[in-house]
Amino acid sequence: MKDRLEGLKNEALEKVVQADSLKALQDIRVAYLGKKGPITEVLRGMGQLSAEERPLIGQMANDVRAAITEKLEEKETQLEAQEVERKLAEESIDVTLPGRPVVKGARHPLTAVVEHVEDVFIGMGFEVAEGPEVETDYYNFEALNLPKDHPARDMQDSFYITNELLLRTHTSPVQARTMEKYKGQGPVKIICPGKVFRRDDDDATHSHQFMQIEGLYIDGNVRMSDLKGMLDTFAKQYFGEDRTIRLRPSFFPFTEPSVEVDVSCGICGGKGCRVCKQTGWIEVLGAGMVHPRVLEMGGFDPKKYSGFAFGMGVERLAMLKYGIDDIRHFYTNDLRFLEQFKQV
Ligand code: 2U9
Repeated sequence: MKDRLEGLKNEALEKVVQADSLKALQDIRVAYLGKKGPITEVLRGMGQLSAEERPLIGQMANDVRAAITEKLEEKETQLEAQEVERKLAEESIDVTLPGRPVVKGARHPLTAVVEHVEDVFIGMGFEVAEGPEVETDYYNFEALNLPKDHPARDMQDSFYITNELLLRTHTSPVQARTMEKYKGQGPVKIICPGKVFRRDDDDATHSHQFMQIEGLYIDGNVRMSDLKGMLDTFAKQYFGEDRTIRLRPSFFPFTEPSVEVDVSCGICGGKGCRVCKQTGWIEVLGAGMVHPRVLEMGGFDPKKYSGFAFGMGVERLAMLKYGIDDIRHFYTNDLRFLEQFKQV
């Protein structure tokens, strides 16, 4: 019996040494110290022993159980410590490692241009007004002195939804709606950015959908010189303090007189180059004094009020600013194109 106990002890202690997991230790514990284990078996067999053997074997069996238990606990502590080390090593963050790059998006170039232009005009006291993209024929055309059969309507080939509803061809209806809201009481000082739609075939300079920013200022005594001053300020704040403007006579049904507005070329400083086609000037927007008929239809008395209005194409400004030669890039969502505008 003594040898058996000794053998069990050495066998169990050897297995504890070999054990490489807490589970293995638990199995050894159950196998050797469990109810069905050999130590228990020896203790159950105490009855067959002689009276002098019983205390010896009993004591030895308890010593063996204690030795195995102690070794088990020692090894458990060791394995738990190793587990903690392993976890620490596994979970330790090497703060010197470069972080996972946070893929940041960026403003779409058109959004960036609209926000920049808005900042300039808000700085001049204009408020931003917006309106529906699905417009009525009245606000898109009639209220802007473009009666039903007006030839200029063809210039703005339209996506009609019904005889009375269409996708707006410019943001001017927003100004017309806003004028009505003011019930003939000036001043009105708004800019209207937004998407517009024209039934054009897309090519490098035309898109069936593009963006405009138009503006309107109505007050007691607004003059052409106010328009010119405002445009000069806009050009200097948007394009650069060194830039100048030039006004050329033009025609729009909703303004009289009307002008095309050029800004001095930023590439050649006005001397003439490929970008400005040797003219030194770049056409950027149109403007004019609000037509009295439009004031009237907007509920303003042309005898008491006058105003100026202007309009610019956002894609055109972005193409000038970033040297882009095809308007379709703005709409194809090609990341190779869009990633160029990431703010570093
Ligand atoms: C009201 C009164 C007047 C808006 C104006 C322009 C001149 C103009 C073009 C610029 C580039 C359209 O996108 S574009 O092709 N627009 O040149 N727009 S004056 O005049 C208005 C608008 C509303 C009530």
